[in-house]
Amino acid sequence: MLELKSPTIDRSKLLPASLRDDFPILQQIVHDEHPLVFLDNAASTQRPRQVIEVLRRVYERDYANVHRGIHTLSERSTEQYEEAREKVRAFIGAEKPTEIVFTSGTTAGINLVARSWGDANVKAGDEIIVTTMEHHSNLVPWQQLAERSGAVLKHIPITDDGLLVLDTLDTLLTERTKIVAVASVSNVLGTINPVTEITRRAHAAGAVVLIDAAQSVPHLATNVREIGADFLAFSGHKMLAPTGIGVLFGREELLDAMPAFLGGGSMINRVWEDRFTPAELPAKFEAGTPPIAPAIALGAAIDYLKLIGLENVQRHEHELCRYAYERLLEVDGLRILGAPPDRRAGLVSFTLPEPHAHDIAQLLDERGIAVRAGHHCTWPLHDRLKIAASTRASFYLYNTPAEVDLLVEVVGEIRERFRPKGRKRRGGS
Ligand code: 7TS
Repeated sequence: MLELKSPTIDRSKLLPASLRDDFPILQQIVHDEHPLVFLDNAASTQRPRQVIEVLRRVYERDYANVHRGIHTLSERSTEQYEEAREKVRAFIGAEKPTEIVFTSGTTAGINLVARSWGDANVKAGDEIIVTTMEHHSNLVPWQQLAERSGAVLKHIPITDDGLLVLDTLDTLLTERTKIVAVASVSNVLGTINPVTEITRRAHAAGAVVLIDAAQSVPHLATNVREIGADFLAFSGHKMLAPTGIGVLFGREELLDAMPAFLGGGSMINRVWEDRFTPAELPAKFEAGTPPIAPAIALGAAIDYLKLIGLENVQRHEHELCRYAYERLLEVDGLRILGAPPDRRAGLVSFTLPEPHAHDIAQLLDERGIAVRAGHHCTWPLHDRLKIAASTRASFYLYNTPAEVDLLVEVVGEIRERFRPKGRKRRGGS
């Protein structure tokens, strides 16, 4: 009989576990006796002391509104806010800080493009291309634009293995295609999509490209110029920063030509009773008081990630994810959604014949393990896979192989508990 090698982990690829000391929230016991195992990082990550300290310092010493007050605190806040923009620029390889618009998150960034760029450029009969694996945030805004404009929405399909059927892109792209909007990493399948290739093909057809980078910027080194992205959106809270801050990168030429989206303070150059002229970039797209302290803390999160090295974060997550993938397959009847380990970022979604994903998540929580269950805001993807829901474990730089072992052990116990009576485990032993 074929001897199956049991999965092993290469510890030389992992980050030191001492890094967990930077995350106070991880040092807790839940349900009275279980150390917290936080595997819900694709939904939102935790923050290190270094980021929390910066938030504290801003609120205890430097905080005031930006870009308006001629006083010490406003100058300090403005300087730090703009420094954070510069850190973001360098982190994603953008050419100019004017190409970095602070938003409240990925969703806000994509909606900004769909409203401002979309309403100005997309007309009845034009085409918008997305994929079957998009998060609702990169689908519904395009459905709404199609509804407003009379444009047609098309989807790049996926294989049963959760990879894009890239060959169809060339037939989907026509001279009427205005934009291709695609996730760089799927929040359910973990698939790393070939966004540079997609961008090259879309540009050859005259379309612009928006990358939903919510699940890639926190984990994989990103360079918007190498990708050739026209727009790229991501969220701070998925990369060790606070909620309420996100980034929209847009090529200057495109942002310049786009009409302002939200109207109000800060986004104007001059206002009269009956009209206004817009401010320069990026202020044109930052109406109202922005998330000042969260933006500065995003800069601190980037400092932290750079100190550890994004390539080390990526290697750590990849090793953990491969180990989790192989070990979870030991559980009888467990189905992993999507790509093989070498094509995926650090998350694994799965189903069991019994029980329902929500029950699995609740039973895992009873043992201190936090995962997400449901359709993960990817309803069409779950329809395509013919499942109602899945359970997702998603990793970040502070997770450990021992946490993966516990996850597998408890998932195995759940499987045994819900196995229909009288039925033996497949393959015995
Ligand atoms: N795009 C992708 C690929 C995402 O995974 C998410 C959030 C978003 C967009 C929206 O980001 P937001 O910060 O604007 O909310 N994804 C998830 C998730 O998978 N579980 O909870 C949130």
